[in-house]
Amino acid sequence: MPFVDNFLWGGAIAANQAEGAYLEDGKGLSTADMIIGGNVNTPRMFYPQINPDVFYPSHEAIDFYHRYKEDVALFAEMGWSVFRTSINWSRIYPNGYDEEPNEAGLQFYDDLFDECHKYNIEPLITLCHYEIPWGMVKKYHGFYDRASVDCFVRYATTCFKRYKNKVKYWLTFNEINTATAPHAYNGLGLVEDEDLNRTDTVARTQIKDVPQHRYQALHHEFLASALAVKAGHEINPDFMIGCMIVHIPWYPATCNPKDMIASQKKYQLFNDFCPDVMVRGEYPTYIFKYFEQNGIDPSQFIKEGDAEILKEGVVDMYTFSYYMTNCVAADPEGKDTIGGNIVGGIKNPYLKASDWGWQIDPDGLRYSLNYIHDRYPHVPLMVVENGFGAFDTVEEDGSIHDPYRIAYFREHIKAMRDAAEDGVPVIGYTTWGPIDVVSAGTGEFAKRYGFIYVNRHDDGTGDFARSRKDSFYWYKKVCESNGQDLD
Ligand code: BGP
Repeated sequence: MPFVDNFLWGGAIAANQAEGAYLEDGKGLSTADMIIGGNVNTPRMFYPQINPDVFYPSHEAIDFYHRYKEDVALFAEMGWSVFRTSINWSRIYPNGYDEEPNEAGLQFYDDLFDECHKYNIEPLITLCHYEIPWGMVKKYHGFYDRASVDCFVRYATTCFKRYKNKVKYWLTFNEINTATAPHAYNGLGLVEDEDLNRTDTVARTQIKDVPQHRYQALHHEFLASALAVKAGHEINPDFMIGCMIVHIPWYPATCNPKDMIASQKKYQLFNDFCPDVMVRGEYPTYIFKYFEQNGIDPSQFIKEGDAEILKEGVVDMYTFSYYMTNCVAADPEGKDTIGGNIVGGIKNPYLKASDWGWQIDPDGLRYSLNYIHDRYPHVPLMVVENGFGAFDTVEEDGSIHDPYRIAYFREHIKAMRDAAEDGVPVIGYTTWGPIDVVSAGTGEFAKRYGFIYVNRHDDGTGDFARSRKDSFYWYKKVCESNGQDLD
C-alpha cells in the first residue's frame, strides 16, 4: 500500500471564498470583502470603501455560512477523513485588534467542527487564508506594524484554546511565500497611505509595492506564526501545526547552465526562503545577499530576540499547494510567457495549460514531494491544495460531465503515489475547491474546481443549489479505496 493506512483524504476551501455572510453575527469587514471580481484578462479591483452599486463575490460567496450542514454531509458521502477550511479572523475579532472576541463568531466554528466530527472528518484549519480584518489595515497597514504580531497571537491563542479538543491540524498563514513576489498582493493588507486614501478604484496588481515594507510585513508574519506555534503546543502538545507554501517548480527553460542558475535563484527566493525560516527556524544566508542586492535593510525589522522566537516556533509539518509548474531563463527576452498561480513564467513546450494558463504537470508534483522531503527530512508532508479550474456545462437533465477534472486528479494522485513509493512521508491530500467557490485570483464563479457544482454566477444570479458532478463519484471511489481505485 503506497499510502499509509490513516492517510487523510479530503478537500480544502477558505472562509472568504465560501462563507459569505460578510457582515453577519458581528463579523467585521476583511480585506477580501474589499475586492471585486475580474477574469483571466481583467485583474480584480480594489477600492478602500465598499461601493453599494458593485457586486462583490465574497459578500455572499457560496453561502457556506448557512449551508455548511448540507455541504459537510456531501463531503462525508465522498468518504472524506479531513476537511480543510479557514477561520475568518474578522468573525472572531471584528477589527483584528479588539480586546474581546466575538462569541457568535466562535460559536459558528464550534458548530462547524462538531458537524465534521459527526462524520469522523478531521478539521484542518488555516488561521489566515488571504484575508485579515480591515481594521488592521487602517490601523497597522496589515502586518507592516509590529503591533500586528500581538493581534495575531491573541487571535490564534483564542482559537487554540476554544477548539483544543476539536481541531488537531492547524496552518498559520496560507501561501505565506507569495509575499516574496512583487505586486502579488496576498490579501494581508499591506497598503501604503496613498492607496488607502484613494477615491478611485485601482487594479489589485497596481497597488504600490515597497519591497522594504513587504519584507518587514513578512518578517512580522514569521514572528506571529512562530509565537502562535509555541503557544499552540503549550495549549495542546498533540497539535500538528504547519507552514503553508505555494510550491511552484521552476524548471530551467533550457539546459544552458545560466538557466539552471536562474532556476536555483528562483527556487531560493520563491519556494525555499519561507519554509527555511519556518521549518528550520532561521533566515538562510542567501536571503541576506538578496536583501543587500535589492536595497532591503533587514536591520529595520529583524530585532534582538527575534532569532530565538523563530527557533522556538518551528512548525511540525510542511504543507503546500501544488497546481502547476513554470520555466525560468537567465535571459527571458523573446521567450513565450504564460500566466499561472500568483506568478507566471516562461512557457513549457512539453505541457498543456488550463483555460487560465496554468500548466498541467503531474510529474512536477512527484518531483516537488521528493525535493521538499530531501530539504526537510524530519517533517511529514501534506498536499493541502491541488486542483483544476475549468468551465463546466450543466446538461439539460442537470448532470455535469467533467472528465478533464477527473483526468487531472487521476494523474496527480498517481504522481503522489509514486512519490510515496519513493519514500516521501506524505500523510494527506486535500483537493482545492471540492465544492465550487469564488476564485481567489480572478474573483470568478465561472472558474470551477468542484466535485460539487454550485448554482451561482458572475452576474450575481443563481440560487446556490448544490449538485454532484461526475467527478464526485470518482473521488468517492478514490477516498474509499485509500487511493487504490483511480479508474
Ligand atoms: C491558491 C489559493 C486558494 C485558491 C487556489 C486556486 O493559491 O490558496 O485560495 O483560490 O489558489 O486559485 P484561483 O482561485 O485563483 O483559481
